[in-house]
Amino acid sequence: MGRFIGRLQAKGYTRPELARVFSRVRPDEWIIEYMNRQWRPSSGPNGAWTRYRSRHITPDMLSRGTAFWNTHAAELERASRKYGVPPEYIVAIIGIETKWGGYMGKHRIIDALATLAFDYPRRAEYFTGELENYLIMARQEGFDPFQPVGSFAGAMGYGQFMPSSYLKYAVDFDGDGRRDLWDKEDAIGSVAHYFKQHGWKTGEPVATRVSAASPGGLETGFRSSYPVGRLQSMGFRAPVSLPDGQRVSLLQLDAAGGYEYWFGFDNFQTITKYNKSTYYAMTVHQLAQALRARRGGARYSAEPAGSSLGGAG
Ligand SMILES: [Ca+2]
Repeated sequence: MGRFIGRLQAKGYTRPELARVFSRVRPDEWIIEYMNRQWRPSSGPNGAWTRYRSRHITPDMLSRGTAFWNTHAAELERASRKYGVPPEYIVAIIGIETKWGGYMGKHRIIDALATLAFDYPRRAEYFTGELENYLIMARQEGFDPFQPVGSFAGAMGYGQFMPSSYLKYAVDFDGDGRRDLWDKEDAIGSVAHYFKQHGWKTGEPVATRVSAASPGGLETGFRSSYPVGRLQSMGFRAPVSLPDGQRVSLLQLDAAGGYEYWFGFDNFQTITKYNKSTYYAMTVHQLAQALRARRGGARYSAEPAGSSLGGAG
């Protein structure tokens, strides 16, 4: 706590100011209970992926996503050209995060961050840092830190940026001199910039479904990494030819009809930088592909159903 206060003083806050800020913070017990409920390993198979996917990829989401794309086509194209990220992935992230602004969260950001920083020891270090970044952001942007609302974890605006992401990756994409997470155009540019800075490889694929085989004892998930040749020799066959030495992650999705297996490429890793979850990244990928297909022209129509190589082309 002492170092935390010291760093904020270095950024221009006085002790009395900080005392006033923290006297107004209200801890939120709901957040602690929610976080504790979430932190449970799931055991399958029980079709968890199918349920997860069906919450996010719905006819309503496709309609809303298409409408957002149509309305902001020019900004999306500009961001795509500047940062090398296809528009469908920018649209998909903003959709999964906030339903394109339909739900950006109602928790007062400072309460959320302070609760997690001070009352949730498992992530105290991370959230203390985010609280500090938030107060720096408020000072830089000149807003009252008690005004913004967002997610229970302190994520803000259309793209649900955490304060550290705001400081590092937000861009002023409409050129009005402010980096505003609640401005659609700035959010579009900021999401694309975030992807570029996290290693998005323009024109390369994201993920491809492979024929099912037994992973044996191999670890699966976005953190895994194996040469394609090794996985193919175990029976995981991709619909496209890949170099044996190329490294991919082996993704296992607990689908209702049995496990699905996919290869995740480097761009899949980039999506997980937004949210460290295989299901999250796969949902972004599949929503992006569905939006792209709806807009006209699936890019890889020759592939087996359910498979795609989004991001290429
Ligand atoms: Ca701006």
